[in-house]
Amino acid sequence: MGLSEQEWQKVVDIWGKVEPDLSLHGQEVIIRMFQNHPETQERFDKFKNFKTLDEMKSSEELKKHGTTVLSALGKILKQKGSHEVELAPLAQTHANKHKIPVKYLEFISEIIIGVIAEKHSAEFGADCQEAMRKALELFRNDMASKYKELGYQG
Ligand code: CUS
Repeated sequence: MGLSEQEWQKVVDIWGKVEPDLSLHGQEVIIRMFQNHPETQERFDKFKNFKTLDEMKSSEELKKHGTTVLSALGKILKQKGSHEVELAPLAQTHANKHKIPVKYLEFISEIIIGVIAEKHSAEFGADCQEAMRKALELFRNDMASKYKELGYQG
C-alpha cells in the first residue's frame, strides 16, 4: 500500500508539471468527470443545470472549482503520505457537507490520471502512472477511514 521514496518523488515531480497550469487541468478534470459520470454533476447545485459542453467550458465557477480540487489534492500529495493534517478537514466537509462518496473519488482519480497522461505523455510513463495511482489510492483509503469515523458510509 505504501509508496517508496522513489515513487513519491515521481508523484511530486509530475505534479510540478501540472501546477503551472492548475486551472486548465482542473477545468478539464471537472468537465470530463461530469461528462463521463453525470451523477457527480448532480451533487453540485451550482453546476447541475449545465447541459452543454460550451456551458461548462465558459463557466468561471467550474474553472475555479477545478482549481480548488487540484490545489487541495496537490497539498496532500506533497505530504508524501503524512497528510493527516491536510486530509482531516477535507474528509470532514466531504462527509458532512458535500456528501462525496468514495466511489466518486475513485472516478476523479482515474480522470486525473487520464488528463495528466494526455497533457504530459512524455513525462508520465507507466511507472509514473503507477506511482500516481498508488498515491491516489492511499488518499482515498484514508478519506474512507475518516468517513467511517465520522459516520458517513461514503
Ligand atoms: O471539491 C472537492 O474538494 C472535492 C475534491 C477532493 C476531495 C479531492 N471534489 Cu469537488 C470532488 C468531486 C468533484 O468536484 C466532482 C466530482 C466528483 C468529486
